[in-house]
Amino acid sequence: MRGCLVPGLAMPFISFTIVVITLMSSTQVFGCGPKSMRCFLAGPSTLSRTRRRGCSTSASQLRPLRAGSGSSDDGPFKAKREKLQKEKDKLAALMAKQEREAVKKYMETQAKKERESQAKIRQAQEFMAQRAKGGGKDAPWSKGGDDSTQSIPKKKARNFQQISLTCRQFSIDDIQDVTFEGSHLDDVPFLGLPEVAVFGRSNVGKSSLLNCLAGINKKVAVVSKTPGRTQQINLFKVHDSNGPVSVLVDLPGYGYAKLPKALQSDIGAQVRRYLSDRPTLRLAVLLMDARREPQKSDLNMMKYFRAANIPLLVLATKVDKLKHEDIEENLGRLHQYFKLPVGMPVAFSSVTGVNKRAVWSAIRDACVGEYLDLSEEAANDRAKTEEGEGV
Ligand SMILES: Nc1nc2c(ncn2[C@@H]2O[C@H](COP(=O)(O)OP(=O)(O)OP(=O)(O)O)[C@@H](O)[C@H]2O)c(=O)[nH]1
Ligand SMILES: [Mg+2]
Repeated sequence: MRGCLVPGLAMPFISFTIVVITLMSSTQVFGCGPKSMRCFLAGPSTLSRTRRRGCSTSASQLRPLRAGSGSSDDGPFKAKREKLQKEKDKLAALMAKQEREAVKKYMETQAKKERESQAKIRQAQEFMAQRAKGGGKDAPWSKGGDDSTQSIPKKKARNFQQISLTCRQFSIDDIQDVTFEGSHLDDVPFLGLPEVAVFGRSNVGKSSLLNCLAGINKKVAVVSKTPGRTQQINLFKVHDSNGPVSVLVDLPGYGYAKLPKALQSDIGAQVRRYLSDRPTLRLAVLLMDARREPQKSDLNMMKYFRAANIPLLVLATKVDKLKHEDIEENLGRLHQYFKLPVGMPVAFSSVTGVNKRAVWSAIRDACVGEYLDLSEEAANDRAKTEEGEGV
């Protein structure tokens, strides 16, 4: 009985051992080690946890690629991960370098632009100062207020004198037409004629002045009750019976607080750019509302014109809205505050046209005389002269 029992138990034990050994060897063959075997024996939840830690290929690939972060289980992927990490670092360094270079280039371009614009401002100021000192003809009202004229080196100024020409005479009674020549944000073209530009705060009546000068019922400039209407630089040509004689410039108004800040500073920059590159500007007409208190922004404009030696005509507009006795009082206040010469500001109304003729004669007086010839021929002549002198 005993002899039968032992062989009887030995057989199932031997078969169980064979099955276990076979299973263990088959799992080795398929790539998961004894660990998987332990998982298999311990049940499905332990298996999935173990996979997440190292058995599963896809899980190991999804983990962040960081050198030295892999466990001892992901040995076959460590080298690959390190290689990828190196490439990633290389790429990041390259991008940082490119960004640094782009920033440097941008800064250099900005600095160059700034230098060029400063040089243009100096040139314009030299030209204006030379004209006021030398043969140039200035309107009598250009000498008002404090004298902040800058001193100009003689050598530079001489070049400007050589290139100036004479504008032909024209009569106010012979003015035939004022025509619109275009709107510009920047790079305002030179039309080869002396220019008169109209400045002033928003809504003060600049565009209305141009329409009034153009003639009754002639609307060349856009007028509006909404301040900030004119947002570009508009050019108009004045013609007499023999052709064009000068250019009138309608500028956007400054100082309107309700415009977005960005737009306000854009307009300011636009006006400054125009002024910095305008050797043909013969007269600045500055408008202020006769009903308002003197404004700091107008004072700043005036200081600029005086420093740059740009002849200035100041008009107090909308006098039709004031009682006769108030006109004198208000204009007296403006005269004192801005330290203007006798007779300024000139009372003006685009509704009644009062003093329209005085404005025209100021324009004519400022334009007739010398101005810069911008034709290609003149530019070539200038270049030849400079070459000859070794400038
Ligand atoms: N009563 C009266 N109204 C005027 C006079 N001049 C202008 N206006 C009015 O004032 C408002 C503004 O006139 P604009 O000529 O557009 O003023 P602007 O200075 O060109 O204004 P911006 O283009 O915004 O800088 C309009 O409603 C005009 O009709 C004037 O002399 N008398
Ligand atoms: Mg306007």
